[in-house]
Amino acid sequence: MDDTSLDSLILKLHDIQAVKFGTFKLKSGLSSPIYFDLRVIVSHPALMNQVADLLHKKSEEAGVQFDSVCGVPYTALPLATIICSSKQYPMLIRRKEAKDYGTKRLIEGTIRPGDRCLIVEDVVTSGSSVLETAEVLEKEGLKITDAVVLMDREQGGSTRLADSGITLHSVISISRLLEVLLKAGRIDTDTAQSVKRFVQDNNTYILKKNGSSAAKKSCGELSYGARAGLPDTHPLAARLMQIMEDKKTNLCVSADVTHSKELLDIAVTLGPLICVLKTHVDILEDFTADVASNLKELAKKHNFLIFEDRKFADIGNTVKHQYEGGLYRISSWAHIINAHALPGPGVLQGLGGVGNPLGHGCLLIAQMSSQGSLATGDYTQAVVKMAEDHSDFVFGFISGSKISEKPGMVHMTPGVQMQTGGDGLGQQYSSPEDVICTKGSDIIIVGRGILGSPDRLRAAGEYRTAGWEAYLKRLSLAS
Ligand code: 5BU
Repeated sequence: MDDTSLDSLILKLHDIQAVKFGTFKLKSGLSSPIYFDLRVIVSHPALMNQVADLLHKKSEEAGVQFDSVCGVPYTALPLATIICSSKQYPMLIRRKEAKDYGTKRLIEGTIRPGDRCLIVEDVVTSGSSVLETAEVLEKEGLKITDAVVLMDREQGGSTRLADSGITLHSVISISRLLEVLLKAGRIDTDTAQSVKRFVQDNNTYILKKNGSSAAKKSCGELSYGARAGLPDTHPLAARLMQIMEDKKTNLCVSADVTHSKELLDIAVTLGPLICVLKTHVDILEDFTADVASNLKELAKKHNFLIFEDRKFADIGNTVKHQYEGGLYRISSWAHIINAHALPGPGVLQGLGGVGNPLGHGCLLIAQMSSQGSLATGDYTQAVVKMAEDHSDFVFGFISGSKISEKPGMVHMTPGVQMQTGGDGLGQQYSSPEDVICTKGSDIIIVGRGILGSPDRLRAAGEYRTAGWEAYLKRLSLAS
């Protein structure tokens, strides 16, 4: 690729305001001195062709071997189309949103498992959009080794992609862009310096690894895996988020059954698909200590955590006994418990005294899914504060949406079914997409949506997919 065509491309992009300088608020909340809006290039056909040609040349120069091309939706879609049409490559289209749960296809086009697919993107910052597209393609059996991008913001995207085995090839680097614009008198030295400083200070890869305050501010942007690695994340939350990342699931099954055999059957069958199994031990008619130890074994085998939905709500001294003693000896087998904040912090002192030395953790009930719940408004806010003040034992919430900006906090939401509505006894249902993508919660808790199905395994698979895809969509919207 010769330098003059690259320089003229940079100047044209500046002419059409695909690159702007000033103060721009990014989705992450950060203020950036530079902004790229490459969507405008669709209005400039000659430029579109030039960009597509340079993207293709870049991949050729790098010796990338590929059988098909997929553009990251949406800006890169027309670019991928031009490359495929002019160079005769089969194209794959990734859908960003599925039409409905039953019939959705995430990739359009003929998929030949084992084919190498080149990903095309317009701008890379953290690399998360490319990664997300790669994950969807890989799920279909395609091999992703390379991605080509018009503009690398040099904020850690290529390192993050390299971690996942994807080599990023960029046509324009931010340093080159600044150099050309400076030389052409389009920007002054101060502007170039402030952009350089911004890029250096906001390397998304380093922020995610180190968990700096800027990363914490943009919690919605971080993957479960990245949040697991932050220094302030409670060890149990870190373990849970790592399980979610490894098993690609944000599904908690609520095993609301009255016989132990059925409970254990659920753990055996659905264990591989879930991150958490939720129990109501006091509805079992035949509980014995063996049931608890079998459940623990299954949790280990299938790598999920056990959450006893006991909703402790008494003074510290009483909840302490309820947690460790009685018939159920909950603290001996449940990794997670929950509590109402209503009694005040004493409830957490009582529970934490038992659970902390065992490495267990607690979710505070900040909102409830039932109609007319009083846990709203100021109460919910007070619960968030109490949780954040007791983060040695509290690692998250039961809530309908994301209510804490702390990325180490886990949000779990009950009242989830594919079909919204209620159960006639006050329960209210939201969809996995709504809970995870729109409301920003982390884990869907599903009981009867799965247990009521004649094929529980299939139903759990559908909830798992819906929950995970909603999460991927959320990440892509934030990047
Ligand atoms: P369902 O079958 O998906 O409606 O079951 C929901 C489960 O979550 C059930 O075990 C409830 O006790 C639990 N739950 C809830 O539904 N809503 C809440 O606010 C809380 C717990 Br807290």
